[in-house]
Amino acid sequence: MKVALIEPKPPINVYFFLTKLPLLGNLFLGTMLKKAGHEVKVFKEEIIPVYNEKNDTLHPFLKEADIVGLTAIAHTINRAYQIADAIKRQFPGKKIIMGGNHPSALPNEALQHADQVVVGEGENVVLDIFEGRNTDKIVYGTRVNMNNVPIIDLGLLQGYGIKKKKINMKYAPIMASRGCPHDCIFCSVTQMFGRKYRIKDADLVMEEVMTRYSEGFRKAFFYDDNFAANHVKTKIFLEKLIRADLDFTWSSQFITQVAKDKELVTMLKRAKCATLFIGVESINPGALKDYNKNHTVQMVRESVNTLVNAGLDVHSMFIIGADSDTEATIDKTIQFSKESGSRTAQFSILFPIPGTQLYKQMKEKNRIYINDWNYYDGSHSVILPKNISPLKLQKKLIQAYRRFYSTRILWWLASRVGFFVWKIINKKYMKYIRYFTRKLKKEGIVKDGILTIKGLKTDSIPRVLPETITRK
Ligand code: B12
Ligand code: SF4
Repeated sequence: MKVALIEPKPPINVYFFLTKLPLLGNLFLGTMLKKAGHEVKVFKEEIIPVYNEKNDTLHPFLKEADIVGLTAIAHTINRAYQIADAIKRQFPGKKIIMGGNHPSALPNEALQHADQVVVGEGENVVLDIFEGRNTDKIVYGTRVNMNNVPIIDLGLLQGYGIKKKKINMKYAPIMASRGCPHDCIFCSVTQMFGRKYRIKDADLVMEEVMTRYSEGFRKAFFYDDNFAANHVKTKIFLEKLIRADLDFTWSSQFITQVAKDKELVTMLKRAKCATLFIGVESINPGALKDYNKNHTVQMVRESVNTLVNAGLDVHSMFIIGADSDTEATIDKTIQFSKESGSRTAQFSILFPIPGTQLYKQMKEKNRIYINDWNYYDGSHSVILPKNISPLKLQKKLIQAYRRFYSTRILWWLASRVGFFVWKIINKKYMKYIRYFTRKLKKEGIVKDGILTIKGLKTDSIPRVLPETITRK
């Protein structure tokens, strides 16, 4: 059987410099399907697009494929639906299966464009579905034992390759664990992978590192959401990595608590961990509480300090727009980001990922004012903030990047160029939130930047961006 697995491209990619990092769902499942004897091709649209909407043309392999699988997050789901609809229009008999973070949260929405939808992890159900033994419309995956997950076959990824002995992909994608014991309200990881942390045995992770190393990779990104959630097991792996003494640097996501274990910090450095991506989120205690973030401002300060003093690079990730956030608290968070010692920083506007507690809350309170998934990427305001207007919040995001990256000339340039391009692409959006903010003020819903009612009660506020916005 011929199988095409697709990761659709996002409408706008602010993370263009990381575009080569694929979502691993298609690669894990593709590897299993290949091992079962099927011909599999995995497409990441930012490398090889599969559909040209201007002339309604599909990639030739999609015409040959017996089954097409699509993976998507909120930000890429509209494109997934567009591709699925084009395939169904041109080849009505072709089977389309969807999975991934967004379809798992809203399977009924996805089913309008697919024959089957997989909710949750796919490894335990993939063969039954693709080989036709399970024909349920919605199939519920079960949590996998990480030791049974195969080493992904990167050769399946179309456009990936080794040219002149050089790999055209900078970071080897490796996932050693799934799940996170915490429960931050904006994060969909616990819904998808559960709060039980499951990590591969250190020997198996080492085997994967060695596989990538022998392929020529000298850098890796571990896709784990909370890399050192189990300090004991992490240390066993780090010990092996240190002993192997490879010319191999790597990065991953960590929580602030990692810095409390001095031995672990030293081992991270010795194991050539380059950058720790830390979910700092905010320096406003009220916002941390709103987010159900399991750390304090004091812990954040100490953690970043310890890591930086140990010679490790910190990439701090912040979220602005909590109910407890005001202009002043956001300014303090931005100021902290600058003084913290973090080498790089990332700022997002709080947005409700389907399936999260935040999404449920915002739906219930009727505070979602943009329903178009294209804007669900953290760089757009889509929910009504409580103590700041949507327009001001949007401007604060731009300001945050400008202020953080103002000290080094290259970064200064990159952030200016980045947001100049962002503004051009988002002209319609910016016009809309200006209009929307004015409307809120006029209706008395927002007074002096503060939300005065418990949520939006009016139906007169458009939930999708209108094609033309008349200035009043
Ligand atoms: C690596 C990563 C990135 C990378 C690369 C991402 C990319 N190519 O899109 C970088 C750093 C660039 C990135 C950027 C962003 N990311 Co990111 N990222 C991740 C991370 C950590 C790992 C992704 C991964 O490969 N997971 C492992 C695989 C195995 O999981 P999976 O894809 O869900 O697949 C399983 C099942 O879903 C299912 N399945 C999946 N696909 C299919 C298909 C079929 C046919 C079937 C049957 C089953 C199936 O089976 C798979 C195996 O069990 C996840 C968190 C996470 N743990 O998943 C966040 C995550 C995907 N990112 C997220 C977000 C929000 C973003 C950003 C918008 C940034 C931001 N503001 O937070 C940008 C947008 C990027 C874009 N594409 O435009 C959210 C997405 C939530 C959502 N529903 O929208 C996640 C879930 C984290 C979170 N906070 O909740 N990200
Ligand atoms: S944001 Fe990080 S710490 Fe919080 S639940 Fe998600 S993965 Fe865990």
